[in-house]
Amino acid sequence: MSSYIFKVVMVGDPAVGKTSLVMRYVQGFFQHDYKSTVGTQIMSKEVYVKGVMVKLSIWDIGGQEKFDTLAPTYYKGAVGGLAVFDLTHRETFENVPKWISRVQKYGNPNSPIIIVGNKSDLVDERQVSLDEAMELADKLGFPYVEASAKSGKNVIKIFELIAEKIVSRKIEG
Ligand code: G3D
Ligand code: MG
Repeated sequence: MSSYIFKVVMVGDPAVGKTSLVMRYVQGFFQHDYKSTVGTQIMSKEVYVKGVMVKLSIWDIGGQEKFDTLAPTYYKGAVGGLAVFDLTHRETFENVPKWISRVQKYGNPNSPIIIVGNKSDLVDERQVSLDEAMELADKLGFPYVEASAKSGKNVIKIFELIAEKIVSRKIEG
């Protein structure tokens, strides 16, 4: 039995791999074409952090990323976020600060956030270097992790890390 339920929101431009990361984490596999999922999907998974079982309630917006009007309800009550961009599409990286500020504005202003550079498996198509991503993350004050929903690299790590950050924040007050 988990003592805590934490709402975590997936944010980032369309097609960066938000749904693929959640599916890989919750169901354990990668599959093409989640386009049929329209509307907000909520998936949950229990994770053991610092001796406490917590339940992550992971909110994944589907297809309406463009519409700002949906923001308030999507973010309401969120205590953490994964700000995802696509390492092979530079523009999605440049939009990361905008997504983070939405989580802070409509969710909780002190929410821990992990910046995730996804599609690290596409080495030859890369448009964002590790150094510049680290630099942005340092500037914003959040951890940066490179992941791949396709290969599975660091997928468990990003969700465990956000759970850990949220738990630490709770303990520290
Ligand atoms: P979104 O939920 O952010 O909109 P999706 O993104 O999870 O729907 O993924 C968008 C596309 O990127 C999908 O391609 C998906 O298969 C692909 N993708 C997601 N994560 C990765 C990854 O880590 N590596 C690679 N190579 N591709 C990834 P399709 O072709 O199905 O539209
Ligand atoms: Mg999606």
